[in-house]
Amino acid sequence: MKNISQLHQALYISAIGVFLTLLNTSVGFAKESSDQLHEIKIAADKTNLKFDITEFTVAAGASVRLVFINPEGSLQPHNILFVKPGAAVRVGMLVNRKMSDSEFLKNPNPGTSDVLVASTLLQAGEKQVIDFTAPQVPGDYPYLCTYPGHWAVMKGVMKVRALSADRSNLADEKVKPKG
Ligand SMILES: [Cu+2]
Repeated sequence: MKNISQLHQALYISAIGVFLTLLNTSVGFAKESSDQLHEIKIAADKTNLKFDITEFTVAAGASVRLVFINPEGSLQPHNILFVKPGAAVRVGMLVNRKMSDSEFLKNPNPGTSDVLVASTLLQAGEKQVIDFTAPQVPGDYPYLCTYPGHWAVMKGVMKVRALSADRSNLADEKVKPKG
């Protein structure tokens, strides 16, 4: 019995390690302040086509403050568009068809009903704060940068959950061993 207990302990410790690693790399979490405003900060990578946060969770219908940053020294302009579940490729393909339209590229947002929330196109060193209400319908809402050539890789997921999001939920999703 002692061996099994030690094994459990070791598994538990490694699970915590995995959880902390996830937190430090790609998993963002909307901080809930006393006035129930979830704040999430997402920055573009300076060199690679990626967001520093590729996944975060908010409660359905919550007030969200997104701080979107294209950092100083970034090599490319970037935007961020939140779209309906399953709509990322549809929006991306629409943008692809307009890649030769220089006017469109100043703010590459197709503006269809698939697009729920969008920043403008940010140059290096620019920041935009966007307040929005999270969708009422729980689901996985993709976000992507629609500057030409970026959307297929520069993306993430906003998880909208019915219950108030908290860290224990996140831990359950990420750490629970399979089987
Ligand atoms: Cu981009």
